[in-house]
Amino acid sequence: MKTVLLTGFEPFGGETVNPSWEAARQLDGETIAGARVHARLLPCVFGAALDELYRQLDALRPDVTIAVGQAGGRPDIAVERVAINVDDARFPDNAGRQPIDEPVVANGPAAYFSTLPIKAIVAGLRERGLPATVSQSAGTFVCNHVMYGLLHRGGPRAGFIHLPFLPEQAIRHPGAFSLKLDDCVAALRLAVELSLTRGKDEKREGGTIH
Ligand code: PCA
Repeated sequence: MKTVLLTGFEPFGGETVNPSWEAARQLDGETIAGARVHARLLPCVFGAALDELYRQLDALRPDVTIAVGQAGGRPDIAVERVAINVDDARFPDNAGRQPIDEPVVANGPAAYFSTLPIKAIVAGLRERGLPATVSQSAGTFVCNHVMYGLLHRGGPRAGFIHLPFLPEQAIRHPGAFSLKLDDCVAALRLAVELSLTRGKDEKREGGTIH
């Protein structure tokens, strides 16, 4: 049986929940397209997040890995295209670390591209009425750090998806777009399914805005 690793993050930045973990945990143990999903929680901490990710990759040897994070304030589900070799935090992580202009991996390449079928995922989400775009930057905080470290390790299909706030969070962020938990779960389920079943990605418009 194939194996899927789905990671979510603990809350950070003053939030009490993180949609990435709330959604990922709902899929733990589910079978999608003949593959078993394993959901795992990552700390929102530079270094420690990758240590935990690598432990899980060693233990599970997944065929598909999708790391998921919260991008509060984004207007949709952001299927990330690229991870860059930069840690540059605007505020401290959950362990008080705040790297500024440091590489994720010393002497590593400048960037890695997602190996998920990102355009197919965006198209699939839109067909189901879920707003999504390809994003050209996962930022320079812990999410980009994890995406870079994940792709640096190589191996089968892997990438990153950012989810917007949940409605209960958006109440405290006037004007911020939000997505209900059920929609976040449905989005991740579809992303997993397409990552397992699609070959090479489609060349099609992805509504790229970032
Ligand atoms: N979002 C942060 C880190 C953890 C998370 O869920 C980010 O976008 O870097």
